[in-house]
Amino acid sequence: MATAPDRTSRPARWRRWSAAAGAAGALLLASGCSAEEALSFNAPDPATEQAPTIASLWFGAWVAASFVGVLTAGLIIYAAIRYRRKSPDAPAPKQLRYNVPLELMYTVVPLVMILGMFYFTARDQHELTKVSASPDNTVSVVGFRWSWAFNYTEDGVYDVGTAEVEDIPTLYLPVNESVVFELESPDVIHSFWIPAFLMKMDVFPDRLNKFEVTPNKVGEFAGRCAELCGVDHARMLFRVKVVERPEYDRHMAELRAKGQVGEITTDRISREGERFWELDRYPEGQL
Ligand SMILES: [Cu+2]
Repeated sequence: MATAPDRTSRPARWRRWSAAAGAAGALLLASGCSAEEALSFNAPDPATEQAPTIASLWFGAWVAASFVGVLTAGLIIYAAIRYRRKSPDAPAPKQLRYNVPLELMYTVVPLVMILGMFYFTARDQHELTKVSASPDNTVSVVGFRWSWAFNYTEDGVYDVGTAEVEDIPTLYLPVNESVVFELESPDVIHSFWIPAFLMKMDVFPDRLNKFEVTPNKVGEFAGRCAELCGVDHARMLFRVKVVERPEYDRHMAELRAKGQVGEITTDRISREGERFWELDRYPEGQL
């Protein structure tokens, strides 16, 4: 049977392919990032002792997903090129149906991949959600519509923000000391998220959620609510300052001097609602 003449010679085609591959490689090199950076999608540098565990789980998941993606796309492209019909009257390539070994593979391989991801996730989650009996510090965090209260349990002082963007609260943490966050909400579900800690946890009404970290980088970080909780969700911002112990103590003394002694509880926010919620910003009937 006659086949259509191939207009490009084999060496010419190879040259084209290798030029394309070379260009892609050069582009990757020119972007100046390592595989780890490329696959962490610009995640912040881990700022706690626990964060590298999360970073490597994230990185590993992307390596596995990229491998599967490249392999699948590669097989599709290969089959499309290798088995394309060379002329309109050429016979279709051999078709495979009810191939038991192949179908078993389609079932077993994804199962192994999912079990693998489950194993690493469960293993790391088990470590990351451990809370020690006597941490160096405890901060009871109340997420409410539309800000945050931070109660420094050991010092008996608090700080609280309002939904005004220029008035966002700042959470102080001493560097290289463990801290347990106890999370509670008086209203709806929020999520306590400090991106640089690579960790977030939901803040529920009527349920105490906890996690423990040890910040190990001095600096100022962003914090936010990561659960779409209502109309002013986007205003639920806070700052995190990880500082040396003396500066932390100075800040605690400042809060005490300002009279912010005691605790902002979920009950208190429910009772004094308007003070914190600023309902008067909304026209009658809008909420
Ligand atoms: Cu929220």
